[in-house]
Amino acid sequence: VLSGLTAEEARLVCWLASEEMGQAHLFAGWSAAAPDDKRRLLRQVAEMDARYPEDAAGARGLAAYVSHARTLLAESAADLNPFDGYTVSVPRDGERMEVGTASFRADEARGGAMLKDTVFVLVAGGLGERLGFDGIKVALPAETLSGATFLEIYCTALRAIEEREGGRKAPLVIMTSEDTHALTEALLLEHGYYGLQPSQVHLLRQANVPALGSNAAAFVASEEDPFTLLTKPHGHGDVHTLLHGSGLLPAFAAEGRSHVVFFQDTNVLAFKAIPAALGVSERLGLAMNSLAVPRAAGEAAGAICRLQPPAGDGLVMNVEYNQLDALLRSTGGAGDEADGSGYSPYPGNVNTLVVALGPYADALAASGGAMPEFVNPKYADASRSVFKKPTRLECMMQELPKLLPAHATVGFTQFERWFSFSPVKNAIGDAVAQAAKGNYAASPGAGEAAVYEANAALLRLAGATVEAGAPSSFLGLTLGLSPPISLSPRFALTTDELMRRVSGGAAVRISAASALELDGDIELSSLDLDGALSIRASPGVSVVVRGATVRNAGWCWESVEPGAAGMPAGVSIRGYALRKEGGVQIELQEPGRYEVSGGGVVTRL
Ligand code: UGB
Repeated sequence: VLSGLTAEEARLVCWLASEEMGQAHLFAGWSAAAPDDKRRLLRQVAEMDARYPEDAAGARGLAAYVSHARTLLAESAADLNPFDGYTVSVPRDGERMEVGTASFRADEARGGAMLKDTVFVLVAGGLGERLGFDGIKVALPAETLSGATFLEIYCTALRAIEEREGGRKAPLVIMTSEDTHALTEALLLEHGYYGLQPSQVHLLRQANVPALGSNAAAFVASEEDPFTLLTKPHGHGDVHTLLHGSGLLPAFAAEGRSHVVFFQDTNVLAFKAIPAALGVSERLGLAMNSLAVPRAAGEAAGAICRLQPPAGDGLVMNVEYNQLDALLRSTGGAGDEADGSGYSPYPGNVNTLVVALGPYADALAASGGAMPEFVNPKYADASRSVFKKPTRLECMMQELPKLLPAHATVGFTQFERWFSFSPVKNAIGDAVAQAAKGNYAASPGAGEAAVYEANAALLRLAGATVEAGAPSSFLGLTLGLSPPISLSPRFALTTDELMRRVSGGAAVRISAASALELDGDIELSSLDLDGALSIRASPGVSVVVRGATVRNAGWCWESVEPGAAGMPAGVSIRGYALRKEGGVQIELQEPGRYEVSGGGVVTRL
């Protein structure tokens, strides 16, 4: 087995085969194997060993991973209830917001002023497996009217903060994984970091962990290559471990940053809610604040609960959707059911977290940064000893309250769904099935429709008339795509800013057959739109739309085959595309003040 290997490599083999590690099965057939093949597997093991973090007891590397896995797998096989004896209640520290109310506007104004001192952290290590898209999810267009990708919109939001804050740059941390790192880096490079400075962007790569094939924590070789281990991402909780180890937190504190916002790869609407949530964090003095939405009973979103053990301190934390029903029943309740409001009484977690930097950095320093793990094998037998497919240990970023001190205040800010929730997670088959149950479909098309509907609703809130178009149906999914309206974060970062941009209120009318794209410092004073209008204003350009009556044949949605030649897969998987012929398209780059009037005539002021 050891022939052709160096002394160091031989030591690694013996260690893996030891009782402590229990991985001798990996070496069956090695006596006839080429040394280079053996080395491939050993290199992979050595790298994972070096990157698995130290736990609270000081154990590290794959020995710690195997030991954690055996304990957690034994608990899972025994079907232990981790919340035995707990009582569950709705958290008391929190706010349920209605967009546009006086209290919403006050919190948004407070939080808007905090954006310049906020660090943004995107967790983007997940594979789009459920989505049926083989690229990275942040490379998908959030909507196809502007074609802006998720990553582009997040970067544009940071540029918008910088533009209004006289050049103070907000940091962007992106957690990637082995599956997404190279593609994320390439996307940023290809697009010049979407206008950000490369020094503003910090990529932290999470390491995969070995997949586990049995309750004894046996590693699994890949079916294609017996000298490569099957590995999987360790969960979004790695973001805390990596941030702690990166040395970035003290640097951010020294720059005067006060809060860290964690957000998911495809929930682009979260950016509309972040300013008000920051304001709530500040007003209520929250160490951690989870953005939430009203949660339908049984839906695949976690629930923010107050968990009180029989003795000791309670904590406010997300309970994942697959555990909630059993937890509520085991504590004497009726399960995951709706109350009189028609929703679950527990706010639905959208996994966007606002964390106060000081207490956060202190808690990570005290714990060493390792996050609590869990395992969720799908068993193939009643004795819970055979897995349907290999599993792995995972950790979740929303379990941060487990690391915070008992005196830290943890709460939530709940927003209306239309305003803040549009994640893209499902391929078309699952999306159609979810829609049939009356749930949000979470496909790329459903996420896109949610963006247009939110933008239309916000323009209406500003007093504009926006007609609702007839729904369209593509690949069996019915979507409200008309009229498509794309408002970039440089047009409005907050609801308040949007109200000011639409200064004309009722003098702005948009027909159902229209398409409207606005990017930059643009004011809508009076506009009657029945057709397509796109205005893009570079930094230093300001535009007022006054006395404009724009009428043209507009742009229309048409069916396309998924995978159609000549069309990006991120568009064609939706089953439709926007045919952009004609219309008024204005792009202004030369700094100055301009007016758009009449049928789209541009005059320099
Ligand atoms: N992610 C990583 O960066 N690394 C990993 O190892 C894994 C994921 P999913 P899920 O908003 O509806 C979450 O898979 O598991 C990133 C909450 O747990 O999209 O379905 C990944 O790239 C749940 O409570 O999320 O469920 C993505 O950006 C509920 O709020 C993010 O982590 C649900 O989201 C989330 O990964 C929801």
